[in-house]
Amino acid sequence: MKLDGLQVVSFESRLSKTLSDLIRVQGGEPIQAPSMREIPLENNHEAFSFAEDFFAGRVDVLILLTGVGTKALIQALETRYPTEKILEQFRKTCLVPRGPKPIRVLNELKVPFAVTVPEPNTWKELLQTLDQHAGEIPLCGKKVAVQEYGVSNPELLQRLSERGADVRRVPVYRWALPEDLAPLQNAIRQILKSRAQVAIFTTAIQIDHVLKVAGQMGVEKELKDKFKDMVIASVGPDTTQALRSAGIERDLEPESPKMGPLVSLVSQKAKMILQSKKEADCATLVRGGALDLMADQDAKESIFLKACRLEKTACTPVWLMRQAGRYMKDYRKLREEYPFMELCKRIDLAAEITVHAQQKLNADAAIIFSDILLIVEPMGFKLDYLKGGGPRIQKSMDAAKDVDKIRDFDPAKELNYVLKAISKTRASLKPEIALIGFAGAPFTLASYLIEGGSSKNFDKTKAFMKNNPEAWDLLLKKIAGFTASYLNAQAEAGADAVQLFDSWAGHLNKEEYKKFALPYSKMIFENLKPGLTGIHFGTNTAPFLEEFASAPSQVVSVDHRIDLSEAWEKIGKKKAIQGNLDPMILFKDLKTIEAETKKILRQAHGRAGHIFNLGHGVLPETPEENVIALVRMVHEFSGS
Ligand code: 1CP
Repeated sequence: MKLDGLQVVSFESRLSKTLSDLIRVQGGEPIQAPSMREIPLENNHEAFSFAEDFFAGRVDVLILLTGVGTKALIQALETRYPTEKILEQFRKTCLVPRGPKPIRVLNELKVPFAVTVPEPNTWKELLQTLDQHAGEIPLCGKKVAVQEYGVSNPELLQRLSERGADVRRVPVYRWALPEDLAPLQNAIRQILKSRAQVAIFTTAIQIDHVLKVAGQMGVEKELKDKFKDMVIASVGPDTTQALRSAGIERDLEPESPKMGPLVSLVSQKAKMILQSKKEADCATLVRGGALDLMADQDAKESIFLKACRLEKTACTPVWLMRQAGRYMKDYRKLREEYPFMELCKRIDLAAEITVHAQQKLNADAAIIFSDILLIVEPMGFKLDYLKGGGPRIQKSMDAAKDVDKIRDFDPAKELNYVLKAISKTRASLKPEIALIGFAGAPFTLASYLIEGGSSKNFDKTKAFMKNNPEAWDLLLKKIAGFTASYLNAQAEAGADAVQLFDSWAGHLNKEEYKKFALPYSKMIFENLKPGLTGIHFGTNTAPFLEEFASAPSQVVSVDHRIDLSEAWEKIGKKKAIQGNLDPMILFKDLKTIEAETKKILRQAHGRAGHIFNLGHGVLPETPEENVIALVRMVHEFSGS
């Protein structure tokens, strides 16, 4: 019996008994929590209010998002109108089915439709198809109805409105909350008391309903927290998507979206997943217990922020630049589905990636999933990321006069999606985990604007700054202004500290750095709101580290090309230091990683104010397990 008495909550309604039997067969104890009730079709008020406009010819385009919903809409209308009248109006209307399921319904009824949407039939392909057929199916000024089922898709509605359509939702429901909520409420209480180890979701609507009821009970956040310790099983992609949108991470999903394969997968994997979740928790506990009293205090307060303030901590805090990135399997999977910019702009996904990386690594801080280059969009440049991840900026700065064309903007408004992701992430992280916001330093950002993307030798940038010193000064001042208010807005949204990335400053010599880069980075730190912790990061900064450290940040982040103790001498003891393991070390065996980690900790002499990090970001091909091991080692070696 592979489930060995594990308590498994099933939110399935119609086939509740079947699912419970399957769970029992595998040795589990089902907790039945039906979360949906079928609504009689004749009670579909939304469908009837839509019908008035529909039969009066006031619907130009009808988008059919789901098969069940299309069927439910027609069946609801059939309770009041003759079938022939309904079908006739369907034939007269431009129908856009999203995928094979609504198409099947239309085919059965022999109703023609305007276009087919290519796989994977998400709302994005739907929109692309409509754009491609803009000639035959104009949207501007047209009345567009969107049949929904269960959950609304605000993004689709917004994009349609942006195209000038007069959009109305037609939410057709066949399901509502069950009349007797007691079993569902009971299951939620069992979960909160840690008396259930597995949760099985078999439709997307269940997530909405379960969270709604938890919300009514005032325990939505607690429930989501408990879900993190449990095995979350999803029947298929739609359910997984709904979980993800709700900020719940699914652990299991069978290849075939059916209950049988789902339960059998749960029985094979549940115990293993529970074990690894427990181990991750233990790591936190072991760490917390490392130094009795101090550890107790640290458990409530961020050891990262304490180290920034040069206060003693039970162990050395650690986080890694680019900790949420391409080296991570889960991230790469998500990238197969979404372009990079969309991940940054989707608040739920950006928050999920940030939190997931922090938790997977057990890092002491999370850095918001975003990019230093997003700021160039509101400045008026076109930004995209080529396959393989490299950024490209079009209409880059060709001449000094281009500086005048830079748009003035308010980061709090136009980069609001980053701020919202920060707030959402802050709410999901444990209080003792710090959240770091960030931006690119003026020199590094200007180099991207002038080069139009990444560069090896920064020739164009250097020529620009030397040949057009006035335009350069204006450009960097503008960037500094935007960046300071952007970082302050990030702090307001919930970031506990902010890091300024001057990734390419080391391509300048000391004189150049002092003249063309430092003054503008200084302006930013000088303009951060009082009390906000600033971290100043650069690579290859050894030749001008004293100057680099003269910008008023609390922490200086150094790369691996300088010995940590030597760097700290140069920076001065009044500042905290961050760094500085060579990211290449993470490609080596655990023994080497261990030795190099100990070496850096020795160089810090256990002095308060060291934040362990890499010298630069985690490289894309780095083995994930080595990154996890590194965080564990830092905690272990520094905490005893
Ligand atoms: O956990 C994290 O750190 C993720 C958040 C993050 C951060 C802090 C990303 C996501 N980018 C950054 C900062 C960033 N972006 C820097 C400063 C840090 C550093 O020096 O490494 C720089 C220089 C960029 C610019 C940029 N964006 C590059 C580097 C290009 C070059 O010139 O070498 C790349 C490859 C990107 C895209 C990008 N940004 C972030 C990710 C995960 C990716 C890869 C995109 C993908 O998934 O394909």
